[in-house]
Parts: sequence; C-alpha cells; structure tokens
Amino acid sequence: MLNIILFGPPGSGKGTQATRLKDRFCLKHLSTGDMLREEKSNGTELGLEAKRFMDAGELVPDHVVIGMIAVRVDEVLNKGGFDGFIFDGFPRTVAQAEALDKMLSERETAIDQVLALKVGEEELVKRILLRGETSGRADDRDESIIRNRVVQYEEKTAAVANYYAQFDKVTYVEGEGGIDEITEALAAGIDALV
Ligand code: B4P
Repeated sequence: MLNIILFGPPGSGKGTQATRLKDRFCLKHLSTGDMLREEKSNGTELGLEAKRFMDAGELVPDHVVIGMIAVRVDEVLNKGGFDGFIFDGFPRTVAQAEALDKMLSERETAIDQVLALKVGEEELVKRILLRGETSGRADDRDESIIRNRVVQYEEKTAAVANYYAQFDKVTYVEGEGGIDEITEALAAGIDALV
C-alpha cells in the first residue's frame, strides 16, 4: 500500500491537490474537513458537535476525528479497490498522528510520506477569503476566523511535521505558484516512493 499525508496550513491547497493526485495514484482521498462538513449538513449529532468548533476556526476534538477516520479506513480496506490512502487535513495534532500510526500498524500498513505544502500567511488569507465569496463556509468569510485557523495550525498542527520528521518521512513542496506546477512537484514526490 501507499499511504500519503498531504500536509499544510489552511488554504495551502491540500484539498485542491488531493483531488488531482488520488486518481493518478489510485488512492482513496480521505478529507476530515469534507467528512465534518457532510456531518454538519446532515445535521447529525457529530456534525452539531463539530459545527461550533469549525465555525470559530478551532480544531474539532481529537476523539471525534479519530473515530470518524477509523470507520472510513476500515470501509475502504474491507471493500478494496485502492492502492492506498491520501489523508487530507488529518492528522492535525500529534495525538491524531500517533492514533493514525497505531491504527495503520494494527492493519499492517503505515504512512510512507508526508508531503508538506509551504505557503505564506498573507497568501493563505487571500485564497480563503476569495473562496469564501462562493463556498458558503462560515469559516471562510471572516478574516479574524481565518487568522485564528492559521494560529491553530501554528500552535497545534505544525508539530505534526516534526513528529514525522523524526522518522525521515517529510518532504516540503513549494505551495505558491501555478496549481498544475504544484501537482507535478507533489507527483514527483510520490513517484520517488513507488
Ligand atoms: P479543511 O477542510 O481541512 O479546511 P482547509 O484547511 O481550508 O482546506 P484546504 O487547505 O484543503 O483548502 P485548499 O487549500 O484546497 O478544515 C476545515 C475545518 O475543519 C478546520 O478549521 C477544523 O475546524 C475542522 N477539521 C478538519 N480536519 C480536522 C482534524 N483532523 N482535526 C480537527 N479539526 C479538523 O483551498 C483553499 C483555496 O485556495 C481554494 O479556493 C483553492 O482553489 C485555492 N488554491 C489552492 N491552490 C492554489 C494555488 N496554487 N494558487 C491559488 N489558489 C489556490
């Protein structure tokens, strides 16, 4: 199996790039952001719990996202049809990373590489505000909420790259520039693994 984490701050292009890479490498794309938005729009109990965190630009509690991912991973492993996973927006804390590693190891697989997109804060804010004009997402419309998402990233998520760096599993990729050009740089990182 080939298991990749697409990593980076909010608005760095994780979702954009994961959508392009999944078919090319026959990977199942698992986005915790998309899953949580689906739970929210279906009005489930989990979605209602997640809403207040997401709308404020805070991270949803670890136990919620870890449980959600485990169910999806098992669905895919039982059904088959993919060569691995591309995790997008997960893990976002070291506790999530440790839980993911344990979960994968119990299923006799592991993370192969973290591809980390580098984008400056002003570019992140600009992109998300632009997306907010059409996304309908409450967390994309208010600059102070967007900046809080960046703060949450610095305080809680950036450490995930250090966690995987101790196993030599992190490759940094320039995330500013043309979308096609960035896809090719990420694909080259995956090609180097297969
Ligand atoms: P996410 O859905 O993961 O939100 P995101 O970080 O904004 O998405 P992404 O980074 O993928 O957006 P993209 O760059 O593709 O999470 C939302 C919320 O859910 C979080 O704040 C949190 O509350 C919660 N959550 C999710 N996962 C969680 C977890 N594991 N633990 C706890 N809480 C969790 O796109 C940004 C924009 O940039 C797009 O409009 C795109 O078109 C544009 N863009 C992309 N590449 C570009 C480029 N090269 N140039 C110009 N524009 C570009």
